Amino acid sequence: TVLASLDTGVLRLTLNRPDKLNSFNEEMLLALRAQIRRAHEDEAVRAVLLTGAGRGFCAGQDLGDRDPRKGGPVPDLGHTLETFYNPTLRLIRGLEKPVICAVNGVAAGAGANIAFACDIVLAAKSAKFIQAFARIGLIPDAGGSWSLARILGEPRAKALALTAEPLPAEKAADWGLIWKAVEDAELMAEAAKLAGSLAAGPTLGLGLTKRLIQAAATNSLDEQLDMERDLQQQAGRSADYAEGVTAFLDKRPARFTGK
Ligand code: LHQ
Repeated sequence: TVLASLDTGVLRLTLNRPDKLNSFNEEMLLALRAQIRRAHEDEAVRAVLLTGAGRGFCAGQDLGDRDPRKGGPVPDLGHTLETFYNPTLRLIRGLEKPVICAVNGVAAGAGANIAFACDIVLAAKSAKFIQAFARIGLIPDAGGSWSLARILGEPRAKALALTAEPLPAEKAADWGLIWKAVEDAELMAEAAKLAGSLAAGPTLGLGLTKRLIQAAATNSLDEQLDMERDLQQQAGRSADYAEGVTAFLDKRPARFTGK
């Protein structure tokens, strides 16, 4: 359900249930979580590229698994989130390596919100983001209420979440919700190029940068300045800093090892 391949530092993960627009069943959720955990543990992984197979990126939770007519106990969606979704969201945000998301088609519900948790999101111009939850009586989950409110502010976050109106990729880029919208035919090449160049970068410094920027939303300026001091001290001790400066002085491209 999740295709995984590691090539020159890039762990490419492809959500792979194209007949169901890559909607999440338990198997796919566990497979995605296991792969992000692997990205934490495996030094050979220096960037992650997440995308979807077929014409969609991800349609959120598989609602076929949730048919109320099939009977069974009253659903405990809090448990579903805590067990299957929230650990993955925390692992993506906590991974000190760049996570690039290539949204190749529609991203709905938790599918949209997992994309927004990634560090750099590129989307095909034909892709749309839909906070589909309101259509079925649910609330935005998978971190969506947090990222939409943080990134967009309340007026746009509320309108998207309350109406479930599809947001086209170019508008999402205009609103700063994603990095950019690109021609459909160019999406994968551009995303792979970006992931490749980040994977060849100073991974330690990039990871600390991610941590720092994520901390800014809740830190005061004083706390942030302290954190910059501490993390710059750490970055300054890295082999990649020494290589970066040497390469600059030698007027040649740097060869970073990620350490
Ligand atoms: C699907 C799905 C799908 C199953 C398309 N499930 N089959 C967390 C915790 C616990 C529980 C609940 O939820 C959550 C988080 C959530 O994510 S809730 C939100 C769940 N997602 C949705 O409500 C979106 C449902 N899908 C749609 O609204 C449409 O499919 C979109 C707008 C995504 C795409 O529309 P179209 O391009 O017109 O495609 P389609 O609707 O024809 O879908 C293609 C096939 O994929 C179709 O199957 P079929 O056998 O008829 O070809 C759909 O049934 C299937 N599919 N989404 N979530």
